[in-house]
Amino acid sequence: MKRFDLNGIWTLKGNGIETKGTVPGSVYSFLLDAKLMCDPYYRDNEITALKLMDNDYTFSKEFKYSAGEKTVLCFEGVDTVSEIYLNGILIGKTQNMHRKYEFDVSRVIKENNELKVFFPSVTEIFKQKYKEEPLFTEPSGPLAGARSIRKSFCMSGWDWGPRLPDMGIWKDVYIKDLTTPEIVETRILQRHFEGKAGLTVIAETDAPADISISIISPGGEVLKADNGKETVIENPLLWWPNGYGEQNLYEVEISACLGKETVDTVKKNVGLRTVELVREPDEYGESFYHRINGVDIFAMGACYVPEDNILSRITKERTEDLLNKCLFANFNTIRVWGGGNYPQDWFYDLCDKKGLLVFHDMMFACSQVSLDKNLQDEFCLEVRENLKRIRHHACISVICGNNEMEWFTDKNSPYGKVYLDVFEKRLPEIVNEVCAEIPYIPSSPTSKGGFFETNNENYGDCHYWEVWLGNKPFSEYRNHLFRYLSEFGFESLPDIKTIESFTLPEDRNVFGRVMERHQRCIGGNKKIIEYLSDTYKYPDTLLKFVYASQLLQAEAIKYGVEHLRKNRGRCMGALYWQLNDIWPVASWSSVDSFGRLKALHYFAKRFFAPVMIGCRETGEHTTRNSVIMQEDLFDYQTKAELFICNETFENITGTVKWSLRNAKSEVLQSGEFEAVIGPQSTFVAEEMDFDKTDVLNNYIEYSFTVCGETVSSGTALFTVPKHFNFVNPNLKYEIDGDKITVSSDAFAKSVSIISSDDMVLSDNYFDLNAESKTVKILSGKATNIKLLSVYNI
Ligand code: BMA
Repeated sequence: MKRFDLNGIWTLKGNGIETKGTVPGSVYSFLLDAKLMCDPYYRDNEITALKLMDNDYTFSKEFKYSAGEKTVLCFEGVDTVSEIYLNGILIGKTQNMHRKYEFDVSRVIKENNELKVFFPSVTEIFKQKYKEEPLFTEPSGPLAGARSIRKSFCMSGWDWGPRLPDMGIWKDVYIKDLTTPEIVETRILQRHFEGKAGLTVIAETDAPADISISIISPGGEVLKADNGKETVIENPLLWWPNGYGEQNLYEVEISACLGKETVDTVKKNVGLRTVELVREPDEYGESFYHRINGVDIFAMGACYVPEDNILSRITKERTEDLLNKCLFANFNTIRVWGGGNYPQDWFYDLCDKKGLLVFHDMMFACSQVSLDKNLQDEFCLEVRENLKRIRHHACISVICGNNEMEWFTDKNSPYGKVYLDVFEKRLPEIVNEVCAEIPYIPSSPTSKGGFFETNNENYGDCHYWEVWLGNKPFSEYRNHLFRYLSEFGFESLPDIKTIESFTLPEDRNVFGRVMERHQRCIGGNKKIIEYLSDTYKYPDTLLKFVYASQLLQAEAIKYGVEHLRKNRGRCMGALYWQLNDIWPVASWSSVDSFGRLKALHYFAKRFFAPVMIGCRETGEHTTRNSVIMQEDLFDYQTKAELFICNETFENITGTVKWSLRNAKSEVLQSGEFEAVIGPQSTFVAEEMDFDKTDVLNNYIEYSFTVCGETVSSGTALFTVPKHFNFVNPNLKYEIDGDKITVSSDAFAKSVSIISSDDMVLSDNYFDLNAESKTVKILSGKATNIKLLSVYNI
C-alpha cells in the first residue's frame, strides 16, 4: 500500500469569499489565517462567527496523480455533513465526524484531478433536525438540534464553551494505492501468567501477503513473532500508571511483504499490564476501582474536554504540554468526557508514555439517544471503529458508554428503551467482540446499570454537584463516602492575562456583558460571588477577584480530595471536573485555555502527592454559617484530626509536627509524633482538641517530615478567612537565577506569586508561617512580580 498525501493547501469558497488555507482545517481556521474574520474568542465576536455557519462552504483541491490498479480516497475525519466530489462526480457523503471514510475512486481518478468537499450549512441542518425530533436541549447549552448529528456536541455550546459549530476536514486526507496489499486490521492480545507475558499479534491484510512481526523490548531486544501465535516474554517489563512504577513500552512492528519487498508497515507501542475494574459486593454496597498488575489504584486526576473549539489548533505539542501539567499535579488518571470527540492517536500515545490511565467515555452526553435508527447505528459504528483504533493502548482502563445519559433519560419514555438497547446491549456486544479485555460501564455515573439508583454513592461511580450547584459548604464532601467520584467541581475565573486577551479595559467587570458571555453556566458568577461572600472579604480589584475565585475553587476541591483519600479503600477515586478549557472562560478548569495554571492546579500537586498530610479541622466555619446564629444553638469546638495518605509501595516512617499559632505566627502550643504508614494506606492520628481556641486569631500549622525533609504540609483556620484577623505579612521576594524566595513577617495564607509573563513555578499559592520559602521557575519569566495573600482581600 502506498500513501499519497492530500493535506496541505486547499481552497475554501462560500459566503462570497474565496481563500486558500491548510487542511486539516476548517472554515474558521481558513478565514482566520486569511484574516477574513475576527477572533471568535474576543469579546462577543462569537455571535458573528456563529452566523458564518448559516452558509454553505466548499473546500477544493487540484492535484496530479498517476493511478495504480486500485485507488482509494481516504478521509480520516470530516466535520460533519458533507458531499464529496472527485472530478465533478459525487463519490460519497459523510455524516459522522467520529468515523473514517474511504471511497474507491479507481474509476474516477485521472492524471489531473479536482477534489471538492461540499458542506451544507450546519446550523440549517440543526434547525431541520430539531423540527423532526426535538431532543432535550437546555436554553443555555448547545444549539437545538446539535445532538441530532454525530458531531462533537460541545462545538455547539456547553456550560463552559461557545457556540461555534465549525465545519471542515479535521483529520488527514490521502489516497491509498492498493495495487499492493494493505494491513487492514491488527489486534494485540496479552496473557499474563507465572511472571511471564504472552503476546499474540494478529494482523489481517486485504490481499495475500507474508506477515512479519517483531516485538522490540524497552531495552532494544528483538523477538520475532508469528501472526496469530502467542510469543512468550520471559521477565516482562511491566507498564504502570504514574506513581506506581515505570511506563515500559514494547514496540510491535508488523510488516506485510511480497517476497522481499515490504509493502505495508504498522507500528504500535504496547504496555504489558493487566487491567481490572473491581466491582465486588462488600459491606457498603459494591466496590469500584482499578486494579493494575494486581495493585489497587486510587484514581487521582480530572476530566478532559477538547482543548480548542478550532480543532486544527489542537496539536501534539499542545496536548503534550497539557498532559505534562497533569504529571506536574501528580495525576494518574484522566477522564475523556463524552461531549467532545475521540482524541487523536497522539493523545493515547502520550497517555501511555506518561502513565495516565484513561477513563474513556464514548461520545454521548447529557441528552437522549434519538429514536432515529440511523443515528443509533452511526453511533455504534463509530464506537466499534474507535475502539479498534485505541484498544492496544495500555492507558485505556475503562470504556464508558456516555456521560450522564442514564441520569438524564426517563426510563419510562421511548428514550429509556433506546437507551438500554444502545448502552446496555449493543455497546457491550461491541466491546465484547472488539476489546473484551477492557472493562465496560454503560454510563458515568452508573450504579448497577438498568437505571438502578443512578448516582447512588455506595455503588459504581458518582458525580457530586451539591457543592456548587446545591450551594452546600465545602465541608459537605465529608458527609459522603463515594466509591469513586468521577466528577465534582467548582468554578473560578481564568488568569488575569487570559481575561485581558478577550476584553477591552471597559469590559473588565465581572458583571459586564462580555465577562458574562465568557461565563457559560447560567448564574455562575452569581454563585462564585455567593460562595465568596461566605468566605472572603470583598475583593476591590479584578485581580483580587480572580485570586479569590481561584482560592475558593482550590479549597473546595481540596476538601473533597483530602476526605476521599483519607477514606482510601471504601473510596478509590477522585477525578475533579475539569482539567482544561476549550476557550477563554470562567469555568471549573484548573488549567485555562492558554495553559495557565489556576490555584487549583498547584493545590492538586499537593493534594494528589503520593505522600500527603491532610487535616480534618472543625470550628466555627463547619458549625454555623453566620456570625449571628445563636452561640448556644451552634456551639462549636476547635478540633483537628491529622492524617497521612500513602499511595506508594513503601512503608513510610516520618514525623508529624504541628503547632497552634497566632496571626503573627508565634507558636502557642506544639507537638510532634512518629507515624508509620503502610503501603497504599492511610494513617489517622487521634483528634486534637484546642479547647475553643480563639478562632479569630489562631490557626493550626502541620507538616510531615521523612528523613529530615518536609514532604507535605498545610495550615487550617477554625473560622472563615474573612473573619480571621490576618496581620500584614509584609511579603517580600528575591530572585536569584531560576529561584524566587518569598518571605513573610507573619502568617500569610495562599501566597500567590504573579508575573506579567507566563511562568510555571515548582509551587505557588502556598502558606507561610512568618518564614521564607524558595520556589523554582520551571518555565517562563519572572517579570513585574506581584505578591498576594489572603491578607490582601
Ligand atoms: C457535568 C459534566 C458536564 C458539565 C459539568 C458542569 O455534569 O458532565 O456536562 O459541563 O457537569 O456543569
